[in-house]
Amino acid sequence: MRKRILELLRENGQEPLSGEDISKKLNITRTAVWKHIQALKSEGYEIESLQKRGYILRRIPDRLFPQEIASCLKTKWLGRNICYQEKVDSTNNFAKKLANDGCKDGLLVVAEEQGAGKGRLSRGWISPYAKGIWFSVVLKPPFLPQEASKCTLLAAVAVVKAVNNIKGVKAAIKWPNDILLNGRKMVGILTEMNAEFGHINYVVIGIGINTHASGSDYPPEVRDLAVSVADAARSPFRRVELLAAVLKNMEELYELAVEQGFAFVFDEWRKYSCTLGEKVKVIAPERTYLGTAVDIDSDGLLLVKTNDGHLERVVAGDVSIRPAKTVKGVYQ
Ligand code: BT5
Repeated sequence: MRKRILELLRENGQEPLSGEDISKKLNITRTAVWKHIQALKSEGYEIESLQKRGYILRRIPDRLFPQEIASCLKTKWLGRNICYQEKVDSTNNFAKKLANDGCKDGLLVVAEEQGAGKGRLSRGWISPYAKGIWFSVVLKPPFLPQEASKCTLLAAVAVVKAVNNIKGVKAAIKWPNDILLNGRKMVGILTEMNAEFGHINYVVIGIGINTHASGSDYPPEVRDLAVSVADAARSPFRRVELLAAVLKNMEELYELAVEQGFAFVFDEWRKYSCTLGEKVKVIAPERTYLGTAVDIDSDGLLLVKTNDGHLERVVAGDVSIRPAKTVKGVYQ
């Protein structure tokens, strides 16, 4: 009901809408209208009440409320079910719980803050309150478990395209799961899977986008490595709109991947990569070597031509990859 009241107020713009009109349109009492308006105000909506004239929606709070996401979402199914948490340990963990309970394909879990955001290999992800978009989507893809890691590349393309649509932002993808801006990390992606032999039960793609975090929002060890969209954006942007744009890109890429395979996703990935063509240092469990990143293969693995002329396939999770020449204060 609150969602419908907001829609009516939005449609009316800066003209007052009377409690009576709302009650007639929604078939509820005027007291019920008043109660919903009070509840919306307590959520941070600025709603002006003009005596005998009605209500005007003056300001929308900067929160990732489901009704705000839905109001700018242009997807068919991805993100159409939303689980909003003000604070959660990890949206990935929460999404996995809901997936284990049989949630729908395309569920979105989003939080204002994560107390224990996760990176890969038990690393952490700093997720301060309302300073980023910390979210996970649950997908139930028809493809084989060995293809699931390609979803990370798909998500990276979806995010980089959406952030680069913001004026002033020119981010790039560092293989396999980072999006960098001026050499610093702006986005991290963590894909997790629940599968049986030959069958994926679900994939959870978790994405953390630093949008407005800065300086003291990060602990010292991350401060010099991290960057936010707002550091480069030339004009203000809304988190809900950025999230909706990412989901739209993701849905399109995913449907294409399901129908035709990942070739298109990989071509897009190549366009936005800042890894390809670069000298890299690969730190594999058994050895460290230098080379040049030349391409990704049909599995999404990085192909590195080593300095002694061999072609190596780099498997995500086994290795970390660094620019051969490191620059102080820049993400490695
Ligand atoms: C990642 O891991 O980059 C994956 C991060 C995924 C986070 C999302 S948020 C929503 C969803 N729910 C979760 O619990 N997780 C996902 P990795 O490549 O391992 O990078 C982790 C490293 O990035 C850390 O060890 C830090 O050095 C650095 N880091 C941590 N927080 C950061 C931040 N906010 N911005 C930039 N770098 C950060």
